[in-house]
Amino acid sequence: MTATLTRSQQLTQQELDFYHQHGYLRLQGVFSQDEIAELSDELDYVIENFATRGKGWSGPWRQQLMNADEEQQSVLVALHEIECFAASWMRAIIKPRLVQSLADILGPSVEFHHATLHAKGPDFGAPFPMHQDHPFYPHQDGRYIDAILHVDGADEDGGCLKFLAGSHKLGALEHIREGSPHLDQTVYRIEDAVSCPADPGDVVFFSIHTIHGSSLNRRPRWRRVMRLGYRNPHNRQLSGQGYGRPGLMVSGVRPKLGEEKPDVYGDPKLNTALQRDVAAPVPPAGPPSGTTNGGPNGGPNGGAGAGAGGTAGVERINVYGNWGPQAQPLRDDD
Ligand SMILES: O=C(O)CCC(=O)C(=O)O
Repeated sequence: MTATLTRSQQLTQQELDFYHQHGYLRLQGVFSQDEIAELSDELDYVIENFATRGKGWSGPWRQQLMNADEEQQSVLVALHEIECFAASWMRAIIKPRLVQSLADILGPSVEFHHATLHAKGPDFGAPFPMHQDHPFYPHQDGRYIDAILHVDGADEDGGCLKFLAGSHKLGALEHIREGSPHLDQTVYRIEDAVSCPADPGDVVFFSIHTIHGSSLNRRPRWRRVMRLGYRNPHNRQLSGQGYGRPGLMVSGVRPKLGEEKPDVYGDPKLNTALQRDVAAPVPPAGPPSGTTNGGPNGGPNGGAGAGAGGTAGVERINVYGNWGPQAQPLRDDD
């Protein structure tokens, strides 16, 4: 028996063409002001209690994109899997308008893969070098969309996303592995990228192969966005963030791929890291940590304790999972 879905299309043909031609797409007003107010409140609570604060991604590119003062003061707050912390975010991840838009490009079946917070601090909100997201969670092909849900607006001075239009057609590129994976900033120049300003409630889609980055947030307010990763479930993951962890099906059904069965139960024998974390003393709350202690993609355990009003003595929550060595981040701050 074949499960079929009949749903009306959400995206216009013009929007579909734009995505396929440029590798990104801004969808305006996907979330209402009321929805954003609730997401914002719950996000602030989660940041205060569980997020990791640091200087942002590491690597030699920092000196190229920031002066010495900016480099020292840059701030980024990160967290994985917000849906494990706040119900409003679980509802956001499965919001029908969002999911149908994703299904129009990826579908009909769509699997949620991960959520990662990137909150740039005021005045010195950390920039991102030009890169693809492929090295962080490599997949076999391009049927993977990162959807950036904007809780705050972001314009040119507010550290908005910037894309090299059409670069998704290059496929997966080799990245420089010194620090966080990034491309040669003199070849793939942020000056050549198209800015994609957005308002609260907007969602910006881009392909796992689209080259992108963003500048410092120079505005005197936070720029909080959540990256929600979704894929066509036929597109197999090869390693990296969330590897081996079956995602939630947000549209359609999981295809049966050969004889393999997804490991939804987990393997307690593999779970040594979780046991170690629970047994280990949690470091006390302290001043903002450095580049190597917390970054845009956070540590594997969400890192309670450091900065942003972290809560001392609270057991760290392993939302990253422990699905074997291929699932681990390249570094704690990736
Ligand atoms: O949040 C940003 O400004 C950039 C995010 C980014 O590069 C990413 O999510 O891969």
